[in-house]
Amino acid sequence: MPEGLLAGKRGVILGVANEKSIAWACAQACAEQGASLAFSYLGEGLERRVKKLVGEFLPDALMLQCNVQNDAEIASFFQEIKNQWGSLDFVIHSVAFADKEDLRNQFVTTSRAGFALAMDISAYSLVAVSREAAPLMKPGGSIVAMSYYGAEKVVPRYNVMGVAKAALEASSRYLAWDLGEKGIRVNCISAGPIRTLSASAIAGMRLMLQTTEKFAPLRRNVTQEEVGQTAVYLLSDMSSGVTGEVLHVDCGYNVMGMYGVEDPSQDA
Ligand code: NAD
Ligand code: IMJ
Repeated sequence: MPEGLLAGKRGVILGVANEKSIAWACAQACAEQGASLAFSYLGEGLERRVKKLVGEFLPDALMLQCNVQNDAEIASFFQEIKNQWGSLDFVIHSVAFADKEDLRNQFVTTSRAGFALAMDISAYSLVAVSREAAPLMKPGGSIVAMSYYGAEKVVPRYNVMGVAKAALEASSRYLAWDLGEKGIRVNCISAGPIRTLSASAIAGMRLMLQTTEKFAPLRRNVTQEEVGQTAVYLLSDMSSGVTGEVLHVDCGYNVMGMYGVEDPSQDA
């Protein structure tokens, strides 16, 4: 019998692109705690890479294509999970996308199509996925989605993604209410900036990482592994009384109200 906080639990992980993905660190942390896992990959472009990565570490894991923009693909993904496993204990949603131009230009220029695209992939997908996953889940089930501070405050260039993350966080609260009557919990992790594929192309990422190092209470950036450990907590029975929550895993950056190092020589 597997041991660990997730021993005997079966979970789905959406959003592994490569070894730097937050979803991959979550997968490793869940596997270490005894979980059995199934993965989705976005499409053929990522299939080989994700299959190689997952296959090396977790040869028994299930792997299926699932573009979250497509209701039919979401339905057949969870149908296959039902066929293979019969039931499901947890879901990690670690998926986001916006048009690159919308993360570079001013927010005020966001087109209707760009707004809809970001909301569809980054926020609505949690609703669609939860709807298909919930019937497979028993009381004690847990769903976790990845958010970012730009949902709460203006982070220059995060733009339409910030609006989508605000919608994601609000959606997780409404899902927590709906699915709570079945004993299923829904929470978000608000992770600090991390160098992943989704962050690599972003102008100003270096400044964001430096700013966290300077002003976060822990004076450093958070790691994928730390996000993975928090995911284990939210997926495990250790957090059985926690739902609808947004848990910051950001070295404390979000608690600050002023950014500047005090200079004792300036004291009155
Ligand atoms: P990543 O690029 O490794 O992961 C993003 C994933 O989204 C990829 O696997 C990609 O294939 C998937 N995806 C995009 N469009 C999709 C679609 N239509 N259908 C299915 N999958 C799709 O980057 P990451 O940083 O690990 O991002 C994971 C999550 O964490 C995202 O929600 C992101 O917003 C969030 N997040 C990231 C950071 C950061 O600084 N890296 C901070 C806080 C939150
Ligand atoms: C993304 C854009 C602007 C500022 C940003 C980010 N900061 C951080 C991110 C400060 C930390 C990374 N992040 C939290 C995301 O959620 C990224 C989402 C994302 C990234 C891309 C890049 C490539 C692309 N589309 C994207 N869509 C969403 O074409």
